[in-house]
Amino acid sequence: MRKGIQLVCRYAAAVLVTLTIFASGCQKSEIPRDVNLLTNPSFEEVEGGLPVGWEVRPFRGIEPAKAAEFGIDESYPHDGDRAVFFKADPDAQRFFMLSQEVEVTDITRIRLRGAVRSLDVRRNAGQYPQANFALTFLNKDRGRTYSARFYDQRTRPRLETSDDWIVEDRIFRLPVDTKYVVVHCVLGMGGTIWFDDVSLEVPTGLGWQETESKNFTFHWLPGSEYPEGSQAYQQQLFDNYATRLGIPESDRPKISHYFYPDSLTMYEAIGVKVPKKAYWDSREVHSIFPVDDHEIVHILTKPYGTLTFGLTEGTAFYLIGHWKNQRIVELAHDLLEDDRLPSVQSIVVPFEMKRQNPDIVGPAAAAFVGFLIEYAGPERFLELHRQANDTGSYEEFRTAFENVYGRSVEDAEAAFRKILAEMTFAPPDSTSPGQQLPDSVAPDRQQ
Ligand SMILES: [Ca+2]
Repeated sequence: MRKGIQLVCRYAAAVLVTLTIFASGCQKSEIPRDVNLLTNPSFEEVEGGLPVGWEVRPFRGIEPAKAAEFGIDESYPHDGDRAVFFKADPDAQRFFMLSQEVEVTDITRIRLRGAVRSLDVRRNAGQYPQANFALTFLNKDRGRTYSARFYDQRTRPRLETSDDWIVEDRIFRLPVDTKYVVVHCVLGMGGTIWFDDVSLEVPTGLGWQETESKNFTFHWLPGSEYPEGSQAYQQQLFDNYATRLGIPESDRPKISHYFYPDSLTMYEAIGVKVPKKAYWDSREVHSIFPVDDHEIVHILTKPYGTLTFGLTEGTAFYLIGHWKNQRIVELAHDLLEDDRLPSVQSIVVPFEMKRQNPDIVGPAAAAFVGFLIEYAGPERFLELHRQANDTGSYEEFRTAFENVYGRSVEDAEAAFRKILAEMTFAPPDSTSPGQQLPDSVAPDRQQ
């Protein structure tokens, strides 16, 4: 194994030089569509025991821990004459991945295909949950948007035994500034895994049409246009939210909204099986609904910081103004009268919040956010985002709250309950723009 790794290191240097020359020669050309971008994708060309164009990289573990083996197998390929494999004993602690990098420009999604086969793959103590293809996305400086893991996307780990080849075929969305895509074949646990016939393609565009409003770029597909009036309504909703959140004109983002005819088309486009998906940092909303009244709130507040889940959702529902067609403040008032209004602590602490009935904690969180914004001003609420950004505990939140509001959470909570108790209700007013929405453009009210 030691000799093998020395070979790998020498080879890695050669690959780097080759890639650099290659990259400098074709910077301006557009990436071809539906064409495999990988060199030697079926591992047919082998030199010194390694597939040409690929690099064996360390994945986890250091010497002298027991290492996995890498090799070429000609006994049962999926395509051509050769496949590659990693093999590790149940007590192996040191793992590798076979990787190749491609350069891309101005693309938003990538299709990964590849065949995989496994034998007795099991995760033992001190091992890692990888037995799959993985993708890493790098920007022009080779930095990453998210770096908590070595990969950004991956296929499902293939555990146990699969006598036949399984062909993975997934489309993944890329962060906007992606310049390099690295594909990895990786094993992080005991057993044997084979890979063959890997493909990385830029899929043909769906033919998006687009138009702009002040804060939106609207995207739609021919034959499934936005309902009349929905784009103007979306902009109006945005203006309403941004104003009530106290976000200055200069800080109001431009959001890309993609409207899909159905969730299957959306799955084919971004590889996610949901009716709606938002990417807060890149300010994108993908949806089968023509108007979004929820994710745009998160996109608006994200640059100021991220509050805990309960308050983040509470902010969206406060601005929407209703929960399942009932006014937030009335629901919270009724909960208080029934002595069922959750404490602020149980709204703020994620683990306590998620144990509760969403129909109770949702309106309660929204009403408390409304209290903070309407009684102490949106500026302080944005400041709370800054000071309580990603707080992990109630103690940290309490400290941040006191810094911002000059009073304790408990004190504010008592005032909130007092005001809520004293409220009497007139028929619904027009503070919630959602109330005026015609059915034809009704936004998604899920969550
Ligand atoms: Ca092959």
